Amino acid sequence: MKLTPDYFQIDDLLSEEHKLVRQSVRDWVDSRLKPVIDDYSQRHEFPSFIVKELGKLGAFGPYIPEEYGGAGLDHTSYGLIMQELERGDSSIRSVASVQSSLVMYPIYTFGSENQKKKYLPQLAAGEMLGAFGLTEPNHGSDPGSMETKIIDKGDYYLLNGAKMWITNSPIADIAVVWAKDEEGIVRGLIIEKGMEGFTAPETHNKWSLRASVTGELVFDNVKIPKENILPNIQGLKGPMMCLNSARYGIAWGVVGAAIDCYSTALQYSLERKQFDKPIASFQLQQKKLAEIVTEITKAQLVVWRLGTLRDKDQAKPTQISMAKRNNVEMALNVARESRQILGAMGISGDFPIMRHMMNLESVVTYEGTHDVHLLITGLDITGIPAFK
Ligand code: TGC
Ligand code: FAD
Repeated sequence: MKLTPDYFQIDDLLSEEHKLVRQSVRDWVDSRLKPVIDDYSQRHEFPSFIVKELGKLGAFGPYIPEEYGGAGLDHTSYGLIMQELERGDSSIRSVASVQSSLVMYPIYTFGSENQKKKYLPQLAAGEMLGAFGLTEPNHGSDPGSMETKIIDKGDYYLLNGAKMWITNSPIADIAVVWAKDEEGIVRGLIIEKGMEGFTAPETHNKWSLRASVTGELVFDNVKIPKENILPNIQGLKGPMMCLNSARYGIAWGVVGAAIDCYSTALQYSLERKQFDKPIASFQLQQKKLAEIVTEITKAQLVVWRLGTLRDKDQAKPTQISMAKRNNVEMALNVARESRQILGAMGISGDFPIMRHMMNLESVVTYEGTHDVHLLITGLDITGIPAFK
């Protein structure tokens, strides 16, 4: 019985380094996260101990060069790290996604040398936590219509507006925030906790990602020093490039959540007896398990190929959209089918499936909804934008 499926021998396509990286994160998830994550999730509490430990593990900005504190790994390694973290819980993968792809990536790609030296090593080590502010109360799928704005006051920028549904915001030390200047051009800014006029209230009562902290970013005449603007990017393509990296990581991550559901369901079906037989011996349950392993295998092939393309800097945003959309839907379906295999036990916190399922309801919405990614593919194949 193989609990971690590798039906098409994808391991043969990975390097020894890939496997070592995967194993070290898997060991951390098994020993440090799995024993406690259900309790944190039930209590709607963030396991803050993970931040420094993920830093030590090299899970923050693994593809950032070592001179800035990163691990200098490739994107396939980043994907494998996300996969293993999400085997534990999507909340924890979320923290690593935001820190790596949405905070460290823009500072590394668009930042000044001073910004890179000031923030990246601390973010990589988990001594500093970041957030990413794009979504607003009135603009989610359509970030290009954002209202948050900066006015050039000579010595500084004056920032006004609000961001909503922001992962890590109440506990973040810094936030990379996107706002329009007086000409309507989107600019990226680094906001630091404690700046006058800046607050980050928590969003309560989530049924999903309960071990992750979500909140707002509210700016009321915040004076932003000019050195805090990201100098090397203008326009919506800035945040969109960050999203490419995060969506890529999610496409890998959700394979981990699906594997955790599958392995739980397979094991349970072999042990649970009804009508004097293991439920795994019934054709209906075998159909579910066989279809689940088929879907996971297809998703594994998609991300492996996407990883090799991204390692050559050839992965197109449209390919990333398709992979994110396909793999999140796959993981949600796997969670739903796996939960049924466990019967009533499927809703219990003694097993991880229901938690994964509830988490994935956020994952299918954030980083571009299921619908938006379909429209991105639709535009790509027809040439006709159907957003507006
Ligand atoms: P559109 O006119 O198509 O594009 C505007 C400019 O952006 C460029 N662009 C991209 N560049 C790189 N990569 C991409 N994926 C890009 N998509 C667009 C484009 O070339 C253009 O550049 P330029 O130089 O010509 O100006 O933009 P639009 O306003 O029509 O919107 C298109 C749409 C709907 C596809 C896009 O805005 C979209 O993807 N919406 C979804 C929004 C979204 O994903 N938000 C995510 C927020 S962050 C988050 O959820 C974090 S969760 C974190 C966690 O906990 O893990
Ligand atoms: P809307 O855009 O209002 O969409 C509502 C519905 O309408 C969806 O089903 C959508 O698919 C559909 N729809 C919208 N436009 C179209 C169209 N043109 N055609 C067809 N259907 C359409 N954002 C950040 O910036 N930073 C974060 O860290 C972050 N973390 C998040 C954490 C969590 C837990 C969640 C749930 C969200 C987070 N988000 C974050 C926000 C997330 O990116 C948005 O929720 C998402 O982009 C969708 O925006 P919306 O919720 O406003 O939905």
